[in-house]
Amino acid sequence: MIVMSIAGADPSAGAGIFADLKTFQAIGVYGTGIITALTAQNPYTFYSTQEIPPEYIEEQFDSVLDAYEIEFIKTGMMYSPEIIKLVSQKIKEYDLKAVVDPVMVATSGGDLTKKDIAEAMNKYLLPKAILTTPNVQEAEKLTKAILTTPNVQEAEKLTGMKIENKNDAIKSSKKIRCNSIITGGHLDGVNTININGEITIKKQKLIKTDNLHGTGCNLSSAIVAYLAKNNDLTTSILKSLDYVYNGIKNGNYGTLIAKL
Ligand code: PXL
Repeated sequence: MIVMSIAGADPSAGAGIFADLKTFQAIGVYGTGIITALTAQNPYTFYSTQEIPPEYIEEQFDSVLDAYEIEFIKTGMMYSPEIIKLVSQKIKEYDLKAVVDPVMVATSGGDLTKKDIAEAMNKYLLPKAILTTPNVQEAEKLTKAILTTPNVQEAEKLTGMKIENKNDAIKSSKKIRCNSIITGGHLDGVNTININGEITIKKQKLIKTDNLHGTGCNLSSAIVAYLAKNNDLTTSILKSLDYVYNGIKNGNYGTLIAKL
């Protein structure tokens, strides 16, 4: 079972592609990684980003997929609309099943993307994804970006939808262009799963900790790993929520490790 992460590199390795590879390994699948951008950061401070040219991302892609048969992938930090466009073409070319983590802002506050990223995700990437895993702020942005689609009347009506409670999250999930889990870290631990229009709510206790750097990355890579091990989508999501919850509880993420 070989899976792939297409994401940015966080050298402190609590988030990004290094974290994804650790999660793949922990769940027992072989992980490969395509790097879209380098960052200089630790869990407290975000310094800067270096974009990888799209042609070089394509070369990485082809080199791995020439050698390995891969079905499930995740995408993380995409940085620019050009990269999103390229990745969505590659998903089509290689018939890949993608879980899209619509990464926009680092836990430490750094910008992980250029400005018009939500629009590009809605236009190119989400229609090709099997699942997206936004947190509440990311879902708000995606929902807003959906309003920019050609149906002007609809877009005007729905402008600025906020997610403040479970019902908002359910409503938002119905606007997102593929199956989704809107994660509950900013919503009292209420995770809203929408698979083919069917809603499942999984509530988790919020753990009081400053140890959350990379939880989103680890969630989406865990889902890919469980899918590769033949679990269905809902089961993969539920198992991954437990995996990340235990990771937070046991201090497996960047912030705590960096403090040791
Ligand atoms: O969790 C979002 C994320 C994704 N990718 C990279 C990151 C982060 C958050 O810090 O650094 C590279």
